Amino acid sequence: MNITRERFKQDYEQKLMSLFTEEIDKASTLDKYLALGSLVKEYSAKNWSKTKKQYSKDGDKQVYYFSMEFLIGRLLQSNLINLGIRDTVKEALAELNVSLDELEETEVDAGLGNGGLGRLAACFIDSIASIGIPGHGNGMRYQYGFFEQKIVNGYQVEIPDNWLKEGNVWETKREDKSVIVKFYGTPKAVQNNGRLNFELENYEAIKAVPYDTPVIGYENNTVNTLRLWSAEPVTNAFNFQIFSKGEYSKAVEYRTSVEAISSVLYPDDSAETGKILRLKQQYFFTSAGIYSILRTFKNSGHSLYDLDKYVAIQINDTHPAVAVAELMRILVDEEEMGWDDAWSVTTGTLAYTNHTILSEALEKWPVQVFNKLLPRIYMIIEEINRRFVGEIYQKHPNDHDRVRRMSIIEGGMVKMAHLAIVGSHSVNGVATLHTEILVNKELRDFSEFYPRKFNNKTNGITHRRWLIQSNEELTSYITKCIGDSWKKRPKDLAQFAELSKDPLVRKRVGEIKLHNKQMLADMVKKDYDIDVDPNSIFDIQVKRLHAYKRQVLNILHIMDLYNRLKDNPDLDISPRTYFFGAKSSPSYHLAKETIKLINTVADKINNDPSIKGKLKVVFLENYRVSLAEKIIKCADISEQISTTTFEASGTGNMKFMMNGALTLGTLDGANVEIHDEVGDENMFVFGMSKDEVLNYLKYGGYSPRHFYNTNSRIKRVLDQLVDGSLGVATTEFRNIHSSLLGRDEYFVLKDFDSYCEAQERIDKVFRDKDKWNEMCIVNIGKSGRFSSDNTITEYSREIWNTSPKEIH
Ligand code: 26Q
Repeated sequence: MNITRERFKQDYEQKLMSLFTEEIDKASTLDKYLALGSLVKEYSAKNWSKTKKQYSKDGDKQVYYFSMEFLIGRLLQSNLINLGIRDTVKEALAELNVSLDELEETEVDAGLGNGGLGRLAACFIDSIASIGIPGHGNGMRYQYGFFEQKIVNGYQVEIPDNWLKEGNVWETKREDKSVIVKFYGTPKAVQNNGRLNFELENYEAIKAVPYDTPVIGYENNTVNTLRLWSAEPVTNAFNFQIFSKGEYSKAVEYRTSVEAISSVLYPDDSAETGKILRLKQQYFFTSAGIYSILRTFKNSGHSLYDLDKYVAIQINDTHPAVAVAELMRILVDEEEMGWDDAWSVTTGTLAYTNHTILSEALEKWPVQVFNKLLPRIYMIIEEINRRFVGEIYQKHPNDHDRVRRMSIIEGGMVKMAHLAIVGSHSVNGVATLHTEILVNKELRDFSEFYPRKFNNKTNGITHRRWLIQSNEELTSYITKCIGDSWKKRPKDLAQFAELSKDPLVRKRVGEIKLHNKQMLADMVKKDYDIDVDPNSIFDIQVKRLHAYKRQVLNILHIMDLYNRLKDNPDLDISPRTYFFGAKSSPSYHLAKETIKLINTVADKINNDPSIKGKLKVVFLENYRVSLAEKIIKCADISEQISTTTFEASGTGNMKFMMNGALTLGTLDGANVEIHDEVGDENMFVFGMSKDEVLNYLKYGGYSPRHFYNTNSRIKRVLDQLVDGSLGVATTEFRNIHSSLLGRDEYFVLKDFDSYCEAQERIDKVFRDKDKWNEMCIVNIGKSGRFSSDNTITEYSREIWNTSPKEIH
C-alpha cells in the first residue's frame, strides 16, 4: 500500500486518542504498540474484504490448511513489511519520538505450537498469501500457548503462557460465524423419505466461535484468513434441558468442561495416548472448520458433488485426520448423499501430510474412548474400514496379516494415520529421505496399495520472516549486490552465490556476521552476565529437546574438548561459544536431565579461568520464534545432528543456511537436500549412513559398551556424568548415563568420533576467514530453494490444483 509519513502520523495520533484518550508523549509503550497494531490491521481491512469478495465472486478453488498448531510468533513487523510500509512508518514514528523497534519488541509471541510442525503451518500461510493463492488456515485459539520456560538452578520450570492477557490486536471475533459442535450422545436411525438417516440424540453441544486474523501477502493485495476456534458454552435451547432441571452445579460443570477445550496447547508427547481432551480439541476445530467451509461453499451455488473441484483441505499430520469421517458424516447424514459419492468427494478434497517417521509414534486412540466421545464418527470409521478391508482382501486374498497391519481399527485402537491415508487422495512426506522411508518402510503396505497417492514435498521456510525481516543488514547487502528480484523470486538468490569468489563480498559478509554476533554477545552479557567473544566460533543448536536430536552428543563433545583443554591449556583451538536453546516436554524426564546437564557443564566451563576464555557455553532460556529471529543470524555453525533417518525434515537447518551459517550435520531429513545444493565442500557432514542405521534397527548388533571400553575419551566423559566431577550429585545424570550405556537407541557413542572429527575440520577451516566467508556466501545463495514459496507452489500444482490469483 501507499501512505505518506504525514498521513500516517495523523492516523496514528488519532488512533491513540480514540483508543486510549492519550497524547503520544503520555502513552505507555504497550498502548503505543496496541494503537499501531490496530492501525495496521485497519490498513489491511480493505484488501481483506476485497480478497474475500473476489474469491467468492470468481468462484476460485479455496485451500484450507488444517493444523492443530500455528506457531506464528509476532506479526507487527512482518505485517508492516508485507504491506510495504515499514520504512515509512519507522521514519514517521521517529519524527514522533517513538521507536518502532521498541514497539515491535513489545508484542508477545503467539506461541500456538510445539516446534517444527506448527512453525511450518505459519510459514505456509505466509507463502500462500504472498504467492496469491486462495488459501486459509484453520486451527485452535488456545487460551494458553506453549509454556514459557524458566531455568532455575539449571532445571527447566514451566510457566503458563497467558499470551492473550493484554489482548490480541490482530484478531476479530466473528460471533456471527459460530457453529455448533456435538459430542457424546447416541446415534439414532430415523426414516426419512425412505432413506435411513442417523441423528445424534442427547449430545453435548458446544459453541465454536471463530477468531479471524488477516494473513497479509507480500506486496500484493492478497489478504487471506487464519481462522482459529474458541469453545464457548451454548446458552440457548440446545442445553435448555440441563438448566431447566435446575441442576445448577451441572450447568457450572458444563461451562468448565467447555472452556477446557480451547484452554491449552498440548506439548508434543507421542508416548502419552488417550488424553480425551486432546481428541476433543481435534474434533472440535476440525468439525467447526468443515462446517464453516461448507457454509461458504453453499453460498457459491455449486453442487456439493463438486466440492473437490472448489475446495482442498490439507491436514497437517494426523491431528485433524478425523476430518475424513466428519466430512463423510455431514455429506451422508446431513446432506443425504449416497456413500460412494460422498466417499469420492471426501477423498478428492482431503490430502494428508505426514511429519513422523516412527510408526510407533503414529497417533492412535482407544476404541472405548473414541466411541464414547464421537459415537457416530466411530460408526462411520467402522464402515470406512469394513469397505477398505474388503478391498485389501480383493487384492490380497487370505492375506490376513496384511489386513491386520493395514486395518484402521486394530487391537482396540483407532489408527489415525491409516484413516488419513485411506481418506485422502494425496499422502506426502516432508523431505526426500523421509518420503523414501515412508514409502519403502514405515508405510510400505499402503504405498504398495496406493502407489499414486504417495509423494514428497520438501519443507520450506518463509524467506520474508527468516531473512528479510530478521537480518536487515544482510538483506540490504544482498540487494545491493544482486538487486531485489530475489524477494519475490527467492531462487534468484543464486546470483549471490556467484559472487562467492569476490574478496570484497567475502569481507562484507564476514563483517555483517560479526555485527550480528556482537549484538548477541551484548545480549548474553546483559541477560546472563556471561562474557562471550564475538570473534569465537558461534556454534548453535536450537530446537526442541529430544533424544533423537542428540543435544547429548553436542554436550559430550564439549565435555571432551574441555578435558583436552584442561590436560593441555595451550591446546591450539579456535575459541568457541556453544549456544543451546530448547524446551523439553514437561513429562520427558531424560530431556529435562539433558537441560540440567547442559547448564551444569556451562557453569563449570564458564567459571574456569584456566581455559582462558577459549570455551563458553550458553543455554538461552525460553527459546521461541522471536528469540530464533535474533540468534539464527548470529551462527557460524548450525548443529543439525539427529541420528540419520530420525528427523523427518528439520526446518531450522534451512533458516541457518539462509543466514550464512555452515551446517554441521548428519545426512538426515532435509540436510540431504542442503547437501545436494552446497556439496561436501560447503558443509560438515558426519555420522552413520542411512543404510547403516536401518541395518542396525533391523538386525541389531550395536554395542555401545564396545565404544566405552575401547575409546578412552568416551569413557572419560561418560564416567564424569556419574562420578561427581561435574560438582553435582552423582545421581543427577544417571538416566543419561544408563541410556547411553544401555541401548543407546540413537547411536550417540557410535557417532561420537565422527562428530569430533567434523568439529576439528571446522576448527581448521575457521582459521581461514576468507575461505569461511566464501562458504557462507554459497550457503546463502543456494538457500533460495528452501523458501516455502517453492514448497507451496509444489503443493498447489501437484496436490491442490490451484493457481495464484491477482487481487485488484
Ligand atoms: C502428540 C500426542 C499428544 C500430544 C501432542 C502430540 C504432538 C504434538 C506435536 C506430536 C507431534 C507434534 C509435532 C511434531 C513436529 O513438529 N514434527 C516436526 O515437523 C517438522 C515439519 O515437518 C519437521 O521438520 C520435523 O522433522 C518434525 O520432527
